[in-house]
Amino acid sequence: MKRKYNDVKVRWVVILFTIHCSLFTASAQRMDNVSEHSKYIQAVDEYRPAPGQFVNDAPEYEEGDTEADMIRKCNERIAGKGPTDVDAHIIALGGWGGYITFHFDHSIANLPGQRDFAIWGNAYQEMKNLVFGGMNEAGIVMVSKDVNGNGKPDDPWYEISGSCDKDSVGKVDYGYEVTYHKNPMGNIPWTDNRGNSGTVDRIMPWHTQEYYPEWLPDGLTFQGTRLPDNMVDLSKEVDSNWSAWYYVLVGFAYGYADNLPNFTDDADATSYNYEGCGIDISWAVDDERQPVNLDFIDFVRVYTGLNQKCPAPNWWGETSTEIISAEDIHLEASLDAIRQATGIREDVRWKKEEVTTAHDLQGRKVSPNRRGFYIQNRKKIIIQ
Ligand SMILES: [Ca+2]
Ligand SMILES: [Ca+2]
Ligand SMILES: [Ca+2]
Repeated sequence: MKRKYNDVKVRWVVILFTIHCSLFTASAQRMDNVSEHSKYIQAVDEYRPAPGQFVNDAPEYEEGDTEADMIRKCNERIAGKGPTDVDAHIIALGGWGGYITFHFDHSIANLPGQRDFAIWGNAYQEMKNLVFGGMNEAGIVMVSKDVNGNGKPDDPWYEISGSCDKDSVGKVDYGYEVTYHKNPMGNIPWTDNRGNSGTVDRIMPWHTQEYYPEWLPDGLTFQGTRLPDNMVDLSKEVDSNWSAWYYVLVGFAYGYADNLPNFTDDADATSYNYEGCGIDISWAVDDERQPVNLDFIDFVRVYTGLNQKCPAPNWWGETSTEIISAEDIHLEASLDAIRQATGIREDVRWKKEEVTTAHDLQGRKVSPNRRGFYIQNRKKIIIQ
């Protein structure tokens, strides 16, 4: 009896081991089949915020930090992260013109008639539902293709033409320029190329740090497009006991960052607002605002598109775009398009009965009789 028991036990161990091995193989195979690419930002290339109430704070500047240090801190906040990840954190771009540039681990394809990538921010619908939007701090989006193939964002840039180009004709200021000057621990003065001047005001007691990006030189100048002011005073529309002031930032229809809420349903964290936060690469225009026909893009830049501040003291201060994440909406389609464009078919999947001979990864000629990677006609194939 004892021996029999042992035999049974040994047999069970063998069976369990076999099951374990096949499960392991199955899971390894699934890993093989799962793309190694991420739909989220791989890394930040540039971070040059304009002065603002969250600058030097999101991310935090520490004495001696260089531009490279600040870019590293941006990466810690958003690289590889989705908008609801607990360790994803907002990056502030400050007042008009301040920007961030980032890239993904693959080129994003422009699928015809579809939005291609989304930028997630912290816009929300105001609580009284008096207007469309309510906390819209629209950032203008730009795209660029790595034409010279050096992996750096030093190629031509194109702006995404958002809804204001269609529904606010005559109110959008193209060729706008603002210069900011240091004023340690004080309101930050600016002048623009239209003869205007103003200040980015300190919001006390909530934001007590320096507002001018400490690691950047004095006299920061930004150029681009200024969107029409969207701040509306609805203070008289609400009970003053509920709120002394009620300013809202009305949403634009489409084509910007930090403009519309990340979710279509506040209560449903899977209801991603691809319509409102998604960008179609086909919306890209050149300096003459003429469409450019990009098949792929490699870099995305976002800059604060509004130059306005809240007139109520210590209320909202300047309008500044924030972002928390960005996402390739159609990762697999982008990868397929890359393979087609480059002729690389590394992920072509075959059934083993369809392949009589191939080379294994050591270069030996084999008849594939098990799942895995092989080389055939100088292309990597997967037998499954
Ligand atoms: Ca598209
Ligand atoms: Ca380049
Ligand atoms: Ca915001």
